[in-house]
Amino acid sequence: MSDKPHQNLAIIGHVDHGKSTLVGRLLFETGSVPEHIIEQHREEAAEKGKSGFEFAYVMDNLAEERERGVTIDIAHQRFDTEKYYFTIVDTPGHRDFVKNMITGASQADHAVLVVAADDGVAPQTREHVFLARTLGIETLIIAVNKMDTVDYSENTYNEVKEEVQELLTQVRFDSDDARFIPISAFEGDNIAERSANMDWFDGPTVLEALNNLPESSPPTDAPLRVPIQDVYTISGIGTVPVGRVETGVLNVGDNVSFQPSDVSGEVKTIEMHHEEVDSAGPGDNVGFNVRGIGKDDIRRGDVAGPADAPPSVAETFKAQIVVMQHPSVITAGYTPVIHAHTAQVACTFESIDQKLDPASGEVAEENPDFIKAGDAAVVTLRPQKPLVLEPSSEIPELGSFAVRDMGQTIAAGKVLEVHER
Ligand SMILES: Nc1nc2c(ncn2[C@@H]2O[C@H](COP(=O)(O)OP(=O)(O)OP(=O)(O)O)[C@@H](O)[C@H]2O)c(=O)[nH]1
Ligand SMILES: [Mg+2]
Repeated sequence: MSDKPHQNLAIIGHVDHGKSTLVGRLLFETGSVPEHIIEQHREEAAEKGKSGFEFAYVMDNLAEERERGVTIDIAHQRFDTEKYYFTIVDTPGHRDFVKNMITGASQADHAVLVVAADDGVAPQTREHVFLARTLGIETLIIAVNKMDTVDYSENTYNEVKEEVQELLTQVRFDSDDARFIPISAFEGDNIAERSANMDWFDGPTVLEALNNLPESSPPTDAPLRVPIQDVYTISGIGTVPVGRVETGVLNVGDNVSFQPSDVSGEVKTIEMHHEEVDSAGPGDNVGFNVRGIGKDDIRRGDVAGPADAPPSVAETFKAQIVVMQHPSVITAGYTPVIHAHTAQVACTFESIDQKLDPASGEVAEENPDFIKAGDAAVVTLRPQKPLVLEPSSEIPELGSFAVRDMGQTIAAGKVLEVHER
């Protein structure tokens, strides 16, 4: 186990802008992936007619991902800088897989936004930035990638940078916190080593920027919450739910309760990065075994918490949302899917309580008949199936969500109040 502080980092951005290639390159240049593996990937990619995907294949392990040359599911990878140890979550950029990106981003403290210099801000650049902000990403590093395709032009870099800065202002992502770096993931410029092709840039490499990220203060004071991502059966151990500890501390011997499945038991073992540990804290991705709990008793979307302070199951909840896009207007009765932590549940807009001035957050209208793209509002939602949520003011990690419908992110929001069953 590492003594260094832990950081969870998401790689986000539009499809094909080079996210997986960046991660593969970073792992290669820091010695985490040996040259002969890249060589194998190079051959496999060429055979599949996907030359150029050798670095992306480090992260894209599914057969379908390699055939199509797109990332479909999130993939985790461990990685060290001098100061931190990272769990990198590579997310898919394709619009069909935004729900996987949401899961990945909701596990992260910081993110690298990859924007291809030859394409600039694209639809999922916008969508991912919007989601990252709402899902509580603290710091964004912006990698302007594929600089080799624009002759390492400082002008092009500045144009793309300006476009991204405008986007950050629109979604009110504090752009003081944004760090921009021109890179070529494929050629290895400004990844671990300073590029001789871009003398005009005097900022950090990606590796330096990662090492300079602010340390996040882990929310150990809040009660334990572990959203369950998957449930496995492992021979010799039994049922092993896996997930990320969002808040609190999980100890062997603790009595935990899974909600909304409403089962509980004593924690027998905890495993992290293939090693047994006695306890795990915020940010740790763990698998754990609980006495008496079988594979069918719990599922993805459940949240584990202390048996004496179990996760809250919402009958209804009040939330503040910002509508990003909608083909028409949103009225009471609308029932899209809410993505919160690892859960996806259809929820009905029971009432639209207040329209807010998006700039000041002040109430602009009580009980409006409808809201539309660009509006901020306070709404009351009713989950169609039991759903664990917590007020964002108490446990922010369990209090943010995305609203999805027709393959698009309609809105994102944070929970103000939970009315329990
Ligand atoms: N010329 C050039 N091509 C690049 C660079 N980075 C990535 N590519 C190419 O862009 C294509 C897509 O790369 P990926 O890393 O799979 O992109 P991605 O953002 O992970 O894509 P999704 O996961 O499907 O959203 C591949 O053909 C890469 O070789 C770069 O810096 N320069
Ligand atoms: Mg990818």
